[in-house]
Parts: sequence; C-alpha cells; structure tokens
Amino acid sequence: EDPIKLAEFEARIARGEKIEPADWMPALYRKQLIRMIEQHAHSEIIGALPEGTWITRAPGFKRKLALMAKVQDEVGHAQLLYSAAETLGKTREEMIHDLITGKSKYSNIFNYPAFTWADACFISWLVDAGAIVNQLANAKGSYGPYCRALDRICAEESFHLKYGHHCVIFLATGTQKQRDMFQEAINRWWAPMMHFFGPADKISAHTQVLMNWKVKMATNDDTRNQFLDMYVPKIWELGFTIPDPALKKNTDTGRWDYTEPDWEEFKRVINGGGPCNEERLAVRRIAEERGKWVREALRSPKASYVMPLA
Ligand code: FAQ
Repeated sequence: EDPIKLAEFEARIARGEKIEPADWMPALYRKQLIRMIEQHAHSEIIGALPEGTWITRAPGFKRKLALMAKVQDEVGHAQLLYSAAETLGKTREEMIHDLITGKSKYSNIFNYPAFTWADACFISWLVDAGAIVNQLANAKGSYGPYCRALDRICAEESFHLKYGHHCVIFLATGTQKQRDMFQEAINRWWAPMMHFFGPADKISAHTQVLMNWKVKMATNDDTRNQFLDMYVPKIWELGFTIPDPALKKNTDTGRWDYTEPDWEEFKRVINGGGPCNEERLAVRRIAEERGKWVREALRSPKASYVMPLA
C-alpha cells in the first residue's frame, strides 16, 4: 500500500471527512466494509423471515398492517445496504450467491424460531432496539454510502421500536397468560440477544481495525453495555425478569456485569448450526429461484418495452 496515500486517507478520516466510492482507499478497508455491509444486508433480508411468519397471525387487522409495513421496511433496508456494498465493487448477484450458498454470515439472532406472538414482539422491540444502538453509532462512521444508508434505516427503525414497544406494553398490561408469554419470550431470546452485539472485545477479530478507520464507532462490549443500560431498566419496570442471575449494574465501573455469553453456541449458530439456519437459507433459495424469470426478462432486449404516451 502506498504510504503517502495511506497517510492522506487516515488524515481525512481523522478530520471526520467521509470517504466516497471513487476515493482512494486501502484494500483492507474496502474488504472489511464489503464484509460488514454485506452481512448487515443479509441480516435485514433474513431478519424479515421470523417476523414475516407472523403477518397472517398477528392479533387484529391493525397489527397485521403494521407488521407488514415493518417487514417490508426491513427488506427495503437490505436493498439500501446491498446498494451501499455494491459501490465497493461486489455485485448484488455475488452477494446473494454467497448468502444462499452459506458462504456469508448474517446475524445470529434470526436463526432462532419465533414460536409465539410474544417472540415476534420481542424482535420488534428489543432486537430492533439493539440494531438501533449499533446503527446510530456507525451512522457517524467514515464511509459515506454506508452512513447515509444507516441514517435512513435508523429513521425507519425508530418507528419499529415504537411499534414493538406498543405490542409489548399491550402484553405486559394484559392477562397473566399474556404476561407469561412475554416472559417466556425473554427467557428464550436473552442469550441470542447478548450474542447479537458480537463476541467480547477481547476475542473480537475485526473490532480494532474497524475502529481505527471509523467504520465501527463503538466496540461490541460498548454497544452491548449501552443496550443493557437503556433496556434492562425498562424490562424490569414492566415486572419481567431476565434469565441471568449475575446481571446487575456495577456501580464501581458504571458498566453491567453479566454471565459471559456462551461463545461456542454463538460460533455454532453463525456458522450454520443454529435451529433455523437451513430453513432460513432454503426460503431465500426458493425466492431466488422463483424470481429468476423476472430478472431474465428484465435483462432481455425485449424488455425495453416503453409504455406508449398516447
Ligand atoms: N451474528 O470481529 P467481530 C437488524 C461474526 S440488523 C453473526 O466482532 P465485527 C435489523 C463477524 O461477522 C442486525 N455473525 O466482527 C432487524 C465475524 O465473522 P467473519 C445486523 C456475527 O464485524 C431488526 C466474527 O463473528 N447488524 O437486526 C455477529 O467487528 C429486527 C468475529 O466478530 C449489523 O450487521 C452476529 N451477531 O463486529 C431486522 C450491523 N457478531 O466475517 C429485522 C453492522 C459477529 O470474520 C428485524 N455490523 N459476527 O467470518 C456490525 O456492526 C459488526 O459487524 C458486528 C460484529 C458488531 C455485528
């Protein structure tokens, strides 16, 4: 790598300038960004699946409408993110190929089943909350197209968060059975939620390089801690418990103490061994197969049909 160009690049980042697609960038910066934005895009598209299965079963017409809009937004986020990753030189076809062949990763949390309506509510409130903590930080990062996509995504996610919170409050103030349903959802989803922010800083492979170049604006442990700071009190206020006896705010450090998540389980899930990985990828493969004729038709010269004006 040319040391003068590298120094200029790092000085621009230090000044808080955005790096744009046509600008010079180190090969590793490009590679890391493609990896991260692509995984993020896949997470949005796969993330639509567990909640998507609840659209037809959401209680009441309004909830069905709202959930349908939310799921549609998540797929839209994937489109924005694939476009941002494409500016770095990897085509959408290559990214989709790597997703459906299991080469690329996507968020661990969407490899678990949403058994009940309360599971869907957990995702809409707390998984969205976790995603927002991460995305608000990274929207201030160094790569222009990714940051602009994140700004737009955060605006939409804030509606999702309100929707999810509303659904949870409804369960929390409902019958004992409804409260039990949400408690069971917390019990099922807590471990994947802790994993969601990524491995502990001391074992995270990419944090240092991504932080140096302001792609990641907070470490995994920092975002996990910020999420706990913002949401544990809210969960407790509603009278629910969290299945970790060690969870408490440490008044000396100002951070949360918790039982170290099971990182072996995390590795298994992100490498294809979770309860729903096969099902999630099978759905995407079917979608890819069914959409093939549309893509072929669009590429065909006969597709240049223009609607006559009169
Ligand atoms: N799941 O060195 P690190 C959403 C992998 S969007 C799966 O710490 P890094 C919206 C990592 O890729 C949710 N894999 O990695 C929604 C790496 O593997 P590799 C997604 C994970 O990049 C809500 C290895 O472990 N958000 O939820 C995970 O520095 C509701 C080593 O890890 C984003 O993607 C994980 N949780 O930090 C949709 C945000 N964590 O590539 C529907 C952008 C780590 O070496 C419903 N991404 N890995 O084989 C990021 O901020 C970062 O990539 C982290 C991971 C923080 C996720």
